[in-house]
Amino acid sequence: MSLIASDHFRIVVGLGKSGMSLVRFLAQRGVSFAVADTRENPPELATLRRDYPQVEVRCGELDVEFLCRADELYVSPGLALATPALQAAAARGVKLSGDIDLFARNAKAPIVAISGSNAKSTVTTLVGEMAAAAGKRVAVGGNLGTPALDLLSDDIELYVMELSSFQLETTNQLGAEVATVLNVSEDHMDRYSGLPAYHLAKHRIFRGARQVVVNRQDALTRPLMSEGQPCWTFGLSAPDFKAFGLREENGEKYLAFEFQNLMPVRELKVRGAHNQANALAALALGHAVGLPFDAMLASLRNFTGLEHRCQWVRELDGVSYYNDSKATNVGAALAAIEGLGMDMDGKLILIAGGDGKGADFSGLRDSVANHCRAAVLIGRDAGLIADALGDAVPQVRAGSLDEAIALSRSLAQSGDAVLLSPACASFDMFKNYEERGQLFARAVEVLA
Ligand code: UMA
Ligand code: ADP
Repeated sequence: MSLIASDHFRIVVGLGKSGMSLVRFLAQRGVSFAVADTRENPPELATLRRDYPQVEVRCGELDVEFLCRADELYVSPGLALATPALQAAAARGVKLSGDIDLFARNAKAPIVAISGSNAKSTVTTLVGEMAAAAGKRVAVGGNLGTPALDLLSDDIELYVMELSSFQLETTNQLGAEVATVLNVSEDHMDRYSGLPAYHLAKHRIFRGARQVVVNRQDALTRPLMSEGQPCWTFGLSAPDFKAFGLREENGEKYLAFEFQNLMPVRELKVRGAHNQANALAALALGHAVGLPFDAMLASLRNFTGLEHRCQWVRELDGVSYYNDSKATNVGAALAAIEGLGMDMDGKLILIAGGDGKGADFSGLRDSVANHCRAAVLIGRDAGLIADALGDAVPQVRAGSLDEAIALSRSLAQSGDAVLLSPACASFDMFKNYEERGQLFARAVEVLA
């Protein structure tokens, strides 16, 4: 039996991937509902009309009277709760909710819940691979890949969920077995009033969590905890009790748990200090749900990283090219600049710019000054980045990604690396970050 009242009327607001998963979930359980989307032609409209022709759909500007016919609205993470029509409905007593709350109430297996400004997808994928290597029937998804409700199945033994701040805004009680906010740095400032509001949204992940995992190097990841609640930590410093970190012995650096070395860092295939932190976070989460170390370490040794995250593309004339198109905020770009910069003898040519989502770029300046030879700026907010970088390094503007690559090539010296790590969303020039990364990789591959 599903945990959903059948006498209420609901409206799914937003007909993208998560909206369509809600439609399937509600229809399978015989719940009465309708659908609304502010777009005239939302992405899943044809699928809805084909598979559920009886469901009422309203496209275009949200109609408050229509929304108020519902007891509850399931709002897409893509829509701000501050949207006036949603607020008007809420003021008239309509409950605002989302797919993750529904998922949590219906999931019968423990949930590993992962949020953070950066590294969510990497750590979620790693924990999923660790659980599979340990022989668990595991489902992995959420903000990454398959929407949460589509993962529900009685066969599953463990859910590993990437959750965005947008999804968490509508999540009241997750009740995860273990929850973490990996790191907190500014992102989505076009949707939040400031860092405190964004932080509050992320920390909803800890509601009802049995155990927590905290980043020792980022105080903003630490939740309020109840007495005796298990808390595991990770960080690049040497670990103490209930902690994962790095230890050094005879000149060799190890991933370590408490006072025990687990494996040499050099056996990781992914590069940069940020990826060592990600490996430690995944170990902490896996350990919290009882995964054995041998399976977890085997997964770490095999992991080559996800596409578009500091991904090596090729070497040409002694210059390496890296695609870090997924760096859609300042924190991610900083991790790539410092992670790669500290690991190499030469300098970086940074390609950055795009839609900055209201970010403050001044945090980039010192790292760029330390690790970069030059910055090549693209996209709508190139000017804002140029102002923030000032005279830290020589900078040039490019009108297209191809031009940025050509300019970077001419600026690079043997031993350097060209790094596409935009610190911005891609929507001003590309369909999404994947397209930006693919076009970069393709253009680099065909350089003569
Ligand atoms: N939109 C409207 N009107 C609507 C509904 C949506 O204009 O009525 C627009 C908004 O600009 C919105 C966009 O459409 O941003 C996408 O909304 P959607 O409802 O079509 O989205 P879904 O396809 O359901 O995708 C959502 C998540 N999208 C967002 O949070 C923006 C996906 O995360 C997630 O994979 C999917 O649910 C399944 O759970 C994507 C994402 O970009 C990958 N997430 C952000 C990030 O990672 O930074 C948070
Ligand atoms: P998310 O799902 O949170 O966007 P990803 O794993 O997709 O996270 O990585 C997004 C970006 O963050 C990539 O550009 C990557 O280089 C950068 N990144 C990876 N790990 C970290 C980290 N520990 N701290 C900061 N940035 C990171």
